[in-house]
Amino acid sequence: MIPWQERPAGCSDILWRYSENPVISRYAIPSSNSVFNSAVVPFKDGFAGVFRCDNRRIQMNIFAGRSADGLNWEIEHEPIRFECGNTQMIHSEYKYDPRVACIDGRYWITWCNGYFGPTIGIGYTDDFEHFYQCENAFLPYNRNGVLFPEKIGGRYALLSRPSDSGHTPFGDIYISYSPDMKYWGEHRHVMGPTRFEDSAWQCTKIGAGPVPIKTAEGWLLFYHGVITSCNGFRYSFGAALLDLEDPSKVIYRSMEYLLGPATDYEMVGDVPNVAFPCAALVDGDRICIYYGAADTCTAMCFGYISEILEFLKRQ
Ligand code: BMA
Repeated sequence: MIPWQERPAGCSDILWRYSENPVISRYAIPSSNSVFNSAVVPFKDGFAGVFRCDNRRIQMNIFAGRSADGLNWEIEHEPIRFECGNTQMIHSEYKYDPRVACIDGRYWITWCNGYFGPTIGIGYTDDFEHFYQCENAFLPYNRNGVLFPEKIGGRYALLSRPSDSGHTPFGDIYISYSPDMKYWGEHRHVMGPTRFEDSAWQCTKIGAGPVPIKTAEGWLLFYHGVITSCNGFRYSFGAALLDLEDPSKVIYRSMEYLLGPATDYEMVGDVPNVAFPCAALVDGDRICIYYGAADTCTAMCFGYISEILEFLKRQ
């Protein structure tokens, strides 16, 4: 059973928020300044996750956690200690914004890895106790690496967002393929920011969010979109449907956002006006999305996949 609440009476939004948000508070572990932009997956009888916790020096790292119900989380007090994966041990100055994809029974973690600038780190675990770090997927600079949950045409597939070394004022989503999780190529453009006059919430940059969800009609991808306002970046999120066999082909894409910063915990925090989704749990037609709120805490929202697909078709 994934976390779930019915749509509140009188609400007509496609996605509605968990009434007890934030589901994970900024001080969830003794060392944390903030716990946000984090990923969860079904694991054994419950759930496991990889959490972005910034400590009180504001050092960014990723921590493992477990939960029976997806709501009450026990997060380790020490960051994940990786052993060698498919290469020698890789230098890592910081780690943030993890995603977790279960592929053929193994849990693959991608994150933004500090390697002379941000790039895509990759690791895996089978038990959420032992973790192995693999080659970075790319040269710096890149962020928002998100794996597909199965091989496509016999190869692993990874979305990413080439960037710069700072707070990147641009950004398109690309897809790359690998036979072995080590060498990545056949890079193809998936989608870029929109024109300001068409859909301004996503006109500065976009980036993949949770691991794409397979539906009969295509891969359902939630992604964040950014507008540059006089107060800086504002992060909302929408969705797109990608072709099952060739996910570089976009079938539908949201012009309206699905969720934009509107509550206190999304609008007030270390970085105001941020809703940044990194994981989704699915149970039939029901979906529960975990998103970072204001770079401070972790929130959840709910929806029906069928309604999201209908929404995309209307766009
Ligand atoms: C991005 C990343 C995210 C963060 C977002 C909003 O560049 O650093 O971790 O949530 O900015 O500050």
